[in-house]
Amino acid sequence: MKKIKKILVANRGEIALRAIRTIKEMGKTAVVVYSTADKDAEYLKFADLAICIGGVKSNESYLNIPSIMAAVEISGCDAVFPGYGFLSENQNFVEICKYHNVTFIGPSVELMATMSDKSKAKEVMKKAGVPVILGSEGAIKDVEQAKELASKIGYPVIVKASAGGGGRGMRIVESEKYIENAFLSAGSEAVNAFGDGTLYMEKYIKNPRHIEVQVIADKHGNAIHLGERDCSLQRRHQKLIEESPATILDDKTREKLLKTAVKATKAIGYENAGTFEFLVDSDKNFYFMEMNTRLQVEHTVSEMVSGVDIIELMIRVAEGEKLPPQSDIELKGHAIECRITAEDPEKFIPSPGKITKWITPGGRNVRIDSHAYCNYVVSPHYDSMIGKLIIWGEDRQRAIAKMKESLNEFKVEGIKTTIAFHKKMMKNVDFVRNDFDTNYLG
Ligand code: MV4
Repeated sequence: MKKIKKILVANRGEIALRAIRTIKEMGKTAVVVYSTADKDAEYLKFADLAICIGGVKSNESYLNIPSIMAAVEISGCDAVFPGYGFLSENQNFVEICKYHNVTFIGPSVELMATMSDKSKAKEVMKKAGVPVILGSEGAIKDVEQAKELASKIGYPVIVKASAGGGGRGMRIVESEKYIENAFLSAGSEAVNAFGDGTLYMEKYIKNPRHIEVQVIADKHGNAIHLGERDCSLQRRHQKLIEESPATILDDKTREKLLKTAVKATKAIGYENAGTFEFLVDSDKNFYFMEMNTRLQVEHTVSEMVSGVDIIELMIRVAEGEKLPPQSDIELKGHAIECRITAEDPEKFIPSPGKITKWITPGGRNVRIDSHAYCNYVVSPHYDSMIGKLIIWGEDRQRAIAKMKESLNEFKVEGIKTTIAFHKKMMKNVDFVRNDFDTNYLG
């Protein structure tokens, strides 16, 4: 067991602040990196040390591995916390950390590589006893094979990029008439986006819910879950609202889902935090879709219902500590997260600029994870998310009621935000009845 003393936070914004808080609470030293665009951000002062790593463009700073490794070297960090996005799923970065004897707080490069290939991940999960969607075994070679497979599976089918995620290189095909065009255009889109045009095929599931399971595993073969999250409210593959638990599941289905995820985590020898993404069809059957090998934005709702600090657990398992048993984890109540972005609340067009008013809600069971404040300038160079409002309630109805009040207290001026959108959703009858799917917002 090797205790970690000094951690480099290789990220920015709310998640960098989120990580700094836990690192310091644990009595460890937090070093944060920043680009010239972020130089005035107040959260940098909460770290023990802040190091400039380059220019405003992500390629020059938050994605610049030599620059980040130099920051690790000069500050004497023994570990790196990657957060989400940027280098969090960069296999090259994980290998370089290993080579320099720096602990990457995340899974092994081998499992990261396996899961980055969505078609391979599916095969691995199938072998581990996880239900997968009927489809091609591995990649599809050509249009001929695509046609043959599709008629065997039955239309509609969906063609997906093996290197994909986030909906790019993906085509829903309603009938044979469209298969050739879909196969070719998805392939070229995947080449452009990922430099890899490999495609696979599945039966298309109409109007699914997106439900994911938070897992974490230690170096001793132990794995636990921290419940599931319903992330079905999305717009163009951007999640807007997440909650835990997923109340559309009955207790028996939920138990099966959670057990399946933990079993698979152990079977593949996974280490650290991860998320199993499932599609749930209208008959409540669940199917593995992808595994995310990093901490996710919405980890907070799992923290609220479990009382666990997931980043603390990630650091502790990286140090070689044993996880507590599943029976120690008590999932209680209901948590909802609204992502607040600097965007027009109707058209979702980015709205960067200076925040001239920032009044945040508070009170019991109200959590805000944000690096923003009055006079903070939202940069146009990065993701438009400026914070998350997370509410805990005894049940879903009470969490929604409290979310409504908190959104009313939340006053932001100078930029447009999605607060107005969330206010509307909290009153939306379909949302309140929990009667929607991943296609709800189009
Ligand atoms: C699907 C699907 C329906 N059937 N696969 C979207 C992103 C990528 N990770 C996988 N996605 C989907 N895969 C089958 N077989 C529907 C989607 C999908 C979706 C999934 C989760 C959340 C939002 C979504 C929005 C549109 C499509």
